[in-house]
Amino acid sequence: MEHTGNKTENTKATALITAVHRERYEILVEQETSDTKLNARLKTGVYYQDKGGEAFPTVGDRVRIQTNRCGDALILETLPRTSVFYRENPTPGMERQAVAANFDYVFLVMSMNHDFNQNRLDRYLTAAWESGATPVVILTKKDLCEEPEYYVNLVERQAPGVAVCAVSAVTGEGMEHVQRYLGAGKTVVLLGSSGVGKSTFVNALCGETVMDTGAIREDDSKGRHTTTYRQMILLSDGSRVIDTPGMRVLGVGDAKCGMDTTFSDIEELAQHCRFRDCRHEKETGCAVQEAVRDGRLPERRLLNYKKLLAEAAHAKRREETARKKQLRSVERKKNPVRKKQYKAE
Ligand SMILES: Nc1nc2c(ncn2[C@@H]2O[C@H](COP(=O)(O)OP(=O)(O)OP(=O)(O)O)[C@@H](O)[C@H]2O)c(=O)[nH]1
Ligand SMILES: [Zn+2]
Repeated sequence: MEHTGNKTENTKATALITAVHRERYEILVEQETSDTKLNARLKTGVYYQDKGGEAFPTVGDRVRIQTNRCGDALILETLPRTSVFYRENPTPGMERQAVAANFDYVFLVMSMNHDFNQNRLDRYLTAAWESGATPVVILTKKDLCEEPEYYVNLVERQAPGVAVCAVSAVTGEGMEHVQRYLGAGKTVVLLGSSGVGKSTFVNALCGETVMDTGAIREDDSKGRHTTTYRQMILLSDGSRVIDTPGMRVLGVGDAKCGMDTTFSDIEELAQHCRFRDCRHEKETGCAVQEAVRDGRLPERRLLNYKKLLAEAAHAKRREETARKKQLRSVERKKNPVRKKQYKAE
């Protein structure tokens, strides 16, 4: 679509991104009478981008669009997000990418069997708190588990105050407890490793099969990397479920805030260490090590804390370098003539 700047030809509106493909977006234009589904494109010369690559729209984003009389939609700008998940950019040196936005709850899906892993739960909790949304732990395969209370207690001790639902997507047991997080206008995103039952769970929420069991992938033009197809599932009660296969391998990113909340017990103990910059190794007067010695803090938890902290510091350094690089490149690509024309409307 040519950008004419003629008001009678082009209409502006806001829309919701419901799926991201390699070169197009599926959007929902919310209107008073009914919502309209459209395909939209993004042209980097027109798209308003002051934050570098991470501001490119993703599933769940609200965007400002412009449509012409033929119904072609062009994305002009991504509106501020209330919550967001990022993933590392597959291209080295490039900024992280947003993979889901504007969700209310993060469902941390884990199965109640030998796959259950406390370190993984810490990682998910950190990412969830960092995203700006509220985590809810969904423990699956209740019908196969002899002692679901064991897992529920474990989670409640590890994540005080976080809601836990034990469910069977096969028998429907416990699914009613999940309903309070759904409803018109609510959006949830699922986090969980392969095989824990995410697709089965989503199908049970929908009451029909909307998800295959395998991740959906599209090859890119080079056929070397795979890009991930991200989508939002609209439930009949008006709630939305975001499934993004890319998030199954989530890093914690620069997760200072998420770490503070997930490991508030360690942060609290650290207040009592003799040295303010205590690394909780062999320093004298380390209150954290003391808690490990007398059994108040599991050593596993401290080791995982240090591991995630190191990962977060590394991610932060990498992100800062990439951001500077990308901002320089955006500056170079800016077309002042085009920009002026768009602003003048
Ligand atoms: N008995 C029982 N089996 C379940 C339940 N939920 C999932 N399963 C089974 O567990 C297997 C994996 O379930 P999926 O829903 O494909 O798991 P997923 O997390 O979506 O896996 P990926 O698509 O690989 O990410 C399937 O064989 C399901 O039938 C449950 O609540 N009870
Ligand atoms: Zn210490």
